[in-house]
Amino acid sequence: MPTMPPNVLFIMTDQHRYDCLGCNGNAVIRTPRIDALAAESANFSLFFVQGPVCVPSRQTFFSGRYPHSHKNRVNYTAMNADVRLMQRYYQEMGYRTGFVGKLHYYPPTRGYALATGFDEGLIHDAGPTDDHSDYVAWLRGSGGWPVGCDYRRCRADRMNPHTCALPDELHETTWCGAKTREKLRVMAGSGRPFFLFSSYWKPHSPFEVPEPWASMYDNAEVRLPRRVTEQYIDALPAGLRAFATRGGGRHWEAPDEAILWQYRAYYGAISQIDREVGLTLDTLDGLGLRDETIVVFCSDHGDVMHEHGMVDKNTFFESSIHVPFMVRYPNVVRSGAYDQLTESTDVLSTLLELCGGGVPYGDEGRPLTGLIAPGLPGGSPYRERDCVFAENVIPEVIAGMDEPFEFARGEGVRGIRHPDAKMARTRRWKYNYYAGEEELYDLEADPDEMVSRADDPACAGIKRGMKDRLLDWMITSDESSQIAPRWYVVRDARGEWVDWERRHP
Ligand SMILES: [Ca+2]
Repeated sequence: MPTMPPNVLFIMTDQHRYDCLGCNGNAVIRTPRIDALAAESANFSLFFVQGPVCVPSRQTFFSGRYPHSHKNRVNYTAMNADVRLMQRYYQEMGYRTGFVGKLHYYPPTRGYALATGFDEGLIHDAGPTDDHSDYVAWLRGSGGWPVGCDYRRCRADRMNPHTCALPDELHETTWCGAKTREKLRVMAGSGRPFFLFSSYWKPHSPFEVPEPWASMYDNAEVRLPRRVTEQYIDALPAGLRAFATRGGGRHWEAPDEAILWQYRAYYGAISQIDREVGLTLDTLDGLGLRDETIVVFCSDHGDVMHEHGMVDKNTFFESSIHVPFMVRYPNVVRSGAYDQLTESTDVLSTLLELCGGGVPYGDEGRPLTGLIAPGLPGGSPYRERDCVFAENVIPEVIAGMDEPFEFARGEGVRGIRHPDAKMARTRRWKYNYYAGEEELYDLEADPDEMVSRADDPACAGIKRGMKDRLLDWMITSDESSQIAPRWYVVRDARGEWVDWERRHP
C-alpha cells in the first residue's frame, strides 16, 4: 500500500449511454483505450444515475445525496450553496484540487467554481455560458478560428452531415484532453496528492464531430432503434408526452438516414474522447503515477438516441439513466466485471474511503469499498442494493426552453406535475411514478420498455411492491439530515452553537 493518499483522476463524459463502449458490449464502436482501462478496472454493468439531466445528476455524484436532498434539481438555477461537493472534501483532506471542462454550476464562472472547493481550473460549460468559457477564450485567441464564428458549425460538403467545420486540433474535446494533461503535469509536481476532474462536454448533442472522427463510421452497420407510432406517444404519461413533442417536434417520424448519421456522429465523438482518455492515461504512466492514482470513468446520464421516438435524455428509460462507471486503482481495487445494482450516490463515499477518508455525514449512498477493495483499512462493509432510484424535474423542457419556467404549487409547470416524477428499478422491474400516472416495465420480458404493465391486473402485486419501495426510499433516504442536526447541537471551536453537521474544527 502506498503511504501517501492516492491521487484521483475523475473523468466524466456528458450524455454517454452505457452501451456505447466496446467494453460494454457494443461491437461497432471503437473505444480501445477506454476498453483497456475497463479491463484494469472494476467495471460496473448496472450503474444508474439519479437524475437524467446534467445538474441534478452531477450534484448527486459530487454530494452523495439524491436530487431531492441536494436540491440542485434544475439546469440554470443558482447552486444550492449549502451542499458540500467532492472537491471540498478533498481540499480539506489536503489535496490539491482542480478541474478542466464542464461543471454546469450556476453561476457558470470559474470564480464560483473555485468557491466550491477547487484550487484551480479551466471551465467550459458551453451553450448560454460561452462568455465564461476558457475554451472559447482559447479558441478566439488561437488565431485559427474567426472571432464570433459558431464553433459548432458543420460542413455540408462531407458525407457525414454532422462533420464539424472546426479541425480536430481546435475542437473542444481535444482542448479538454490537452488541458487535462497540462494540469496533470503541474499538479503531479506539487508534492501533494491531487484530485483532478476532467469533464468532457461531448458526446452531448448537437452531433458535430471533426475529421477524422466524422468519417470513422461512414460505412458502419448501425442498428436502428425500434419505431413507435403517434398512438404510442399519445398513451405516454403527460410529462413524457410533453417531452416527446416539445417545440412541436415529431421525432418519431425522423427518417432512418438522419437517425443513422446521428448515431455515426455520436460514435465518432466517443471515439475522439477515447483518444484523449488514452493520451491522458499515457501521461499518467509517464509521470510514474499509475499505481498511486485512482482513475474513474463515467458519464452524467445517457441519450435515448431516438428510442421511444425521442431525443436527448430527461426520461427514466434505460438509455437515459444507465451509464458507464469504472474505477481503476492498481493493487487495491479488484478489477473485473461487477453486476451489482449501483448508484451515483455511491461514488463519493467510495472514493473518500479509498483515499483514507470517512463517509460524510448526510451521505445517502452505499460505499462500494467493501465490494471492490475488500479488507481495505477503514473501508465500510458492502451492503448490496436490490433497487435503485431516480427522480426528474424538467420544467425547461416542458416549457420548450421558453423562459420563465412558471411553476404553480400543486399544478407543476404548465399543468404538468413532472417535478414529482420518481423511479424505482430492481433487476427485473421498473416502476415510474408521476403525479396521478404510473408506468411499470418488466425488464426481463420487455428490455426495450415498450409495454407498460401498470394497468395489468396480473401485475397489481408487483406494482404495489414497487410503490412501497418508492415510499420507503422517500421516507428514509434523507433521515440523517432531517433528524440529527436538529437534536445534536454543539459548540464549535469559536464557541458558537451550531448544528453538529456544520461544526467548525
Ligand atoms: Ca449532461
